[in-house]
Amino acid sequence: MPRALITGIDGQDGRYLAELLVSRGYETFGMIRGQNNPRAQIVRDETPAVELIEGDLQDLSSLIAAVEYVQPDEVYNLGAISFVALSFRQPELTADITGLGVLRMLEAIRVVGGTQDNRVRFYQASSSEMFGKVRQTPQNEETSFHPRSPYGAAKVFGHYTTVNYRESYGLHATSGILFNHESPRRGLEFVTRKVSNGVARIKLGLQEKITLGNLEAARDWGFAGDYVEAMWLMLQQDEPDDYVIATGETHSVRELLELAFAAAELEPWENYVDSDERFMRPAEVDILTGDATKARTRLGWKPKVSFPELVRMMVESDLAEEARKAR
Ligand code: G4F
Repeated sequence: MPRALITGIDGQDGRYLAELLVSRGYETFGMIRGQNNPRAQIVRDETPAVELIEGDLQDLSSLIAAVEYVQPDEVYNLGAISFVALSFRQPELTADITGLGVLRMLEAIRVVGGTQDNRVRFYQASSSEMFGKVRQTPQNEETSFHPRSPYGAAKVFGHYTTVNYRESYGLHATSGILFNHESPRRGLEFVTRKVSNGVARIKLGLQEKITLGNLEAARDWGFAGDYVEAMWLMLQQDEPDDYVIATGETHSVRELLELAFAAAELEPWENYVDSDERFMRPAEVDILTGDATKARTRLGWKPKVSFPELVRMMVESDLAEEARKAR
């Protein structure tokens, strides 16, 4: 039975990946940080087969202990401060967890596994935020980075550290440059879920408006369930490498609003949406479009859920959930 360790198992991607690995026969371990973390219960309820262990990306000795205990074949490093807006307010914490956390995890693998015949395969959750103020469109594995937030800068550090450990120590260290990916499990702070949840609450008479920031921002949005499949495929390759994972389609926040309100038969959306400076960022990533040709040709990966299907899935899920809570 292959053994896998996931950091950030209580996040959206960790939860989908845990389900995928358990269904594929992995003995799956999830790292949970903090004392009596309430999110651990969500993972226990969804995937009881997963064994949760304590550990923190800020604490190297806890990572060494985790790798020693699990003896993993595969490590998926999904743990991070992942909310870009928060990274402007807590830049040092973001650099420590999202950036240095990658180095600590790689060190733990190197120290426990040794440099000779280290069989552990490592996946780093890199991000399209690294492209930031984009140098070319669409963005692929060769596109240079220009991060626009402390989060983006921390991810660039994590990405190059992963490449460096691959080149220096021969580790099977792979970096997945994932564009935005969403689902009903997305946190309420991210724009897609803020919109789908707001639409549901407006429809049910629980809220009057949604207040957002920059409506012109555009992203390449896919479904998180499709993207964790790509993570797994990357670690099944003989050689470690970097892969862009994206749909190749870009939509604006305005288009997101149009589709989400239409899914709940609330139109026009302009009647229900405000924009406020509070939600603007000191520097913005205006537009992202990914080119996942390499993933398609080498991994045989392609996205299955379209943007309209994704938005509808999220609105329907929030409608059901909010109606259940209101009963
Ligand atoms: O949903 P967002 O907060 O996602 P963002 O910043 O693109 O980051 C996400 O995707 C990255 C991949 O590229 C990940 F690395 C990262 O961890 C995270 O998962 O914002 C999307 C866009 C931004 O341009 C933002 O300014 O929506 C705009 N936006 C407009 N109003 C808003 C709002 N974003 C949020 N969160 N809240 C608003 O009210």
